[in-house]
Amino acid sequence: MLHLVAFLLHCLPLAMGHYDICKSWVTTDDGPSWEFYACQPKAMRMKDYVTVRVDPPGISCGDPPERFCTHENPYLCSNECDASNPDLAHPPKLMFDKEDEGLATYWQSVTWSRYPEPLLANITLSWNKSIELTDDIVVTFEYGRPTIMMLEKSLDNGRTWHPYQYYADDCMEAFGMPARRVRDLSTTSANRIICTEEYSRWAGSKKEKNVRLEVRDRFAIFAGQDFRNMDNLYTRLESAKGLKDFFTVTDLRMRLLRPALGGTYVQRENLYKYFYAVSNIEVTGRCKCNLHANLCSFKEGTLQCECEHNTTGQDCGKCKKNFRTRSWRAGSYLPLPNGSPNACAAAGTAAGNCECYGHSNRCSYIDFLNVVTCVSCKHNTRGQHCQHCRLGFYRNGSAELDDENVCIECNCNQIGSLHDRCNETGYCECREGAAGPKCDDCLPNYYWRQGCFPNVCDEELLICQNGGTCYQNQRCICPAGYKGVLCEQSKCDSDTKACNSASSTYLSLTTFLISALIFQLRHLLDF
Ligand SMILES: *[C@@H]1O[C@H](CO)[C@@H](O)[C@H](O)[C@H]1NC(C)=O
Ligand SMILES: *[C@@H]1O[C@H](CO)[C@@H](O)[C@H](O)[C@H]1NC(C)=O
Ligand SMILES: *[C@@H]1O[C@H](CO)[C@@H](O)[C@H](O)[C@H]1NC(C)=O
Ligand SMILES: *[C@@H]1O[C@H](CO)[C@@H](O)[C@H](O)[C@H]1NC(C)=O
Ligand SMILES: *[C@@H]1O[C@H](CO)[C@@H](O)[C@H](O)[C@H]1NC(C)=O
Ligand SMILES: [Ca+2]
Repeated sequence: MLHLVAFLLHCLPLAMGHYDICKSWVTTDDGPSWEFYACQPKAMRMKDYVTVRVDPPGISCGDPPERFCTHENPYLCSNECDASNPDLAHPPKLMFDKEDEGLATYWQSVTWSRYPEPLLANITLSWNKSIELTDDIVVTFEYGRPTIMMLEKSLDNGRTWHPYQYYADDCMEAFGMPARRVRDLSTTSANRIICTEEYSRWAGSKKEKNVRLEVRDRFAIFAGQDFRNMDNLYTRLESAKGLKDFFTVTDLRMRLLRPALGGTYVQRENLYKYFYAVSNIEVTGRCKCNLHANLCSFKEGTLQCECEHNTTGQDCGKCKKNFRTRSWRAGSYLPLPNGSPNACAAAGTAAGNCECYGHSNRCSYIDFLNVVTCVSCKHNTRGQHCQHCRLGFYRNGSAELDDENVCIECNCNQIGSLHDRCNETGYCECREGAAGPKCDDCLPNYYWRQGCFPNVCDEELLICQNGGTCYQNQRCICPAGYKGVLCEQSKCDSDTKACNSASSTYLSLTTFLISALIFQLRHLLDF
């Protein structure tokens, strides 16, 4: 088995030959110098670098110990799973171990004792590194393959997930999708998400153990069944939108949705034969290094590209410090056969000595001024060398000039500020009454209502009179019989009609008396 895997790896079309050196020392007419090429690491067995998580908690068998049987031998239930006994335990790590010949070791779930409640399990594989698949993913099931399952993938370390492939013995019934085979896909549909019935039908648990995500067949759409036309594959990987990403993952998740049924319906009287058992998950791929590295090492538990071309980062996804004269670009498989390194360049080596701090990769000569200036500065910069921040942005004090985060948006409150510019520490210029770095607060004695306005009333100086209450510093709500901004005016003074109404007179008279009392009391207490 081990030999076979090693042999397969060796023969993988994408594992050999192409793009395996990043540079070479060549002699030209001008003397010896380095020549640079697009390069990528070798394919590896990715299961050696993975971390696994099985959900939900308690889905692994053996706690408490449990008996199970097989579809071939449904009434001989002598097999036992016991998590506390190393010989009878089936923990997740057995999906990734090296097996002695002939002896399958496997993770196993609990049995379907809760039928008809579905028996669901998730197996999540994480690399904390983008991986490019170079061969089929092969999942080996003991005791029969699931009748419904689904493969999902993430490209962002598990923050978001996307379907990768659906598997069912009846795709229409399980997922409402027609059954398809990868072999029938065409060049325009090579990255289509399909549902396949090829790996879910009952064929005897010993005979058909594997469930695949067919990477080779998809490559063969471009390279031909014998992989002779690799040039076409590399060309397509560069040009077809989303094709490269289709084969790229940081995480994989198998959602096991219904176990093997032995080719019939579920037999309720013997649920001990329904469970999942996975003995191996083979994932073959290479570190994604954006064609800037031919080595990938496992350091401190994480895969890491050993970047060349003056790039850096886990995936060689940015330029090294002081090499940001041009914007970063991935290397390219094209032109064949050596590709383009698209290396990062040090200040002064590219673009005719015009430093743009990595915010522009174009310079232009302005004739009448006799200067070379950067064109289309990015990252909200401006200036001859993209050395200033655009209006409405200010300089990030903790970022170098060649940092993408060098300019921070001022974010001045549109109503509270005079304009959207700010000073070097991000302070905006406020309108009268407004305050705060972004002018989204009010000074004391001002209230916010689409801008700052002076208080009409408050609890200190502008107290509502005659028992009126101050509403949000905006106006006094006066008792009947009073008016004026601070309810300081009796309606009787000006409006005799209001006084003539008996009830209102009575009410306002009462309120007046009480307010007057309170007013006097306040004064007594204050002084
Ligand atoms: C499996 O993962 C999916 C998300 O991908 C989640 O919705 C589901 O609840 C999980 N199932 C279990 C059994 O944890
Ligand atoms: C993931 O990789 C990054 C970058 O190498 C590293 O800083 C981080 O610690 C890793 N996280 C885990 C959980 O290993
Ligand atoms: C990277 O920088 C070094 C040091 O300046 C230089 O010698 C080398 O040629 C650069 N490599 C590439 C690919 O530009
Ligand atoms: C300022 O730059 C540092 C360094 O790049 C960055 O970590 C930080 O997020 C930036 N601040 C803001 C507000 O963008
Ligand atoms: C920016 O404005 C604030 C508030 O007016 C002030 O405190 C700060 O010193 C100013 N910063 C600079 C660099 O002028
Ligand atoms: Ca195993």
